[in-house]
Amino acid sequence: MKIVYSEDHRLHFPQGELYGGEFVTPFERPSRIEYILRELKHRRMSDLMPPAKLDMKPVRKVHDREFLEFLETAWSEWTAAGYRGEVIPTGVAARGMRQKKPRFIDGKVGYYCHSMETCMTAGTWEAASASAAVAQTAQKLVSSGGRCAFALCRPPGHHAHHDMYGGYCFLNNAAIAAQGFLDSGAGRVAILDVDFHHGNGTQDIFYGRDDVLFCSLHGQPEDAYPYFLGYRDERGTGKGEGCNINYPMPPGARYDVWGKALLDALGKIRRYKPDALVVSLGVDTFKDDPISFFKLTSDDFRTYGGAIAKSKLPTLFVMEGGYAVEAIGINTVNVLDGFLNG
Ligand code: Q9C
Ligand code: ZN
Repeated sequence: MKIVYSEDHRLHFPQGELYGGEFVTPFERPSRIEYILRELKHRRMSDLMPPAKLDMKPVRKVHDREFLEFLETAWSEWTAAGYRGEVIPTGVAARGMRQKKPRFIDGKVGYYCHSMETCMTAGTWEAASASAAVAQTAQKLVSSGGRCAFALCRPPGHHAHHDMYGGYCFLNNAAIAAQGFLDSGAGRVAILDVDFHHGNGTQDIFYGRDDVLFCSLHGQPEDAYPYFLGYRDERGTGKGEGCNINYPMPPGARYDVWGKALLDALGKIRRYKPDALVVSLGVDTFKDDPISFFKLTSDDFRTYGGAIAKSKLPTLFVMEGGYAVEAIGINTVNVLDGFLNG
């Protein structure tokens, strides 16, 4: 399996994440990628390549132009304002308030941020755009006839909306890849999001469209981040009606429950007849994940990799979450191994 990777991910490493009222070392940290690389090497999967330069055309189709400008300039505007910490919002555009972009950077951050745990720092834009380039390069490998590829993205992407960042995500790598497949000639693309958290950003981007089917398996919003999206009755709108399918599941869910949802989603994907499949691959469904509540074992990851392979679709794996760093390599590579070897 071809693996696309950029070491520029290291440029994004905020000092803190707001968690339970404390500033803690971010769960989403550079060592996550190092653990995955180590396990790939260990299992002789070392067909690594760097990304090509990011083509902004598909990026502009899934993200708002002013939002992209904001991400690119936020750090310099923040420091120019005299702020000495990392970029984090104070006031946000909440219920009943005007949805108008302020001029001052502190206001703009509140306008474009949907989750306050996620800090931006000096290298965030460079790392986020490199991560998108990783997804795009891997997509092109599959578009030009490859069976599969793995985009080792960091920072992750599936919580990034058309014009909002948060949940450790800035650019929606999976959405950029899906748009890339369409722009490279695919008629329809399916996205299967197996990260523990609902892929609210991806849902937002494609909610009114019928050329992308989005299926997400996740912790139910009553109990789990992102809390305000991911219910079963969110089915898409307009011509996108029926092209958004959510599988919210309760705390403690094991593979007997989770695997049934996966088979249902794979059935829906088969009937949609897509030309390509993007898997938003988060391994935070693992039983020991520090911020999640599903109970998948390392063997379950191999099992579901095999189930995804049965779809026989050109498949792009895009790395999302997973915070049990000691096991993140094993679990991630188990999915890929299950896909390749049943
Ligand atoms: N107590 C991804 O997995 N904070 N993002 C949750 C839980 C945000 C996760 C707090 C979690 C974001 C890509
Ligand atoms: Zn997640």
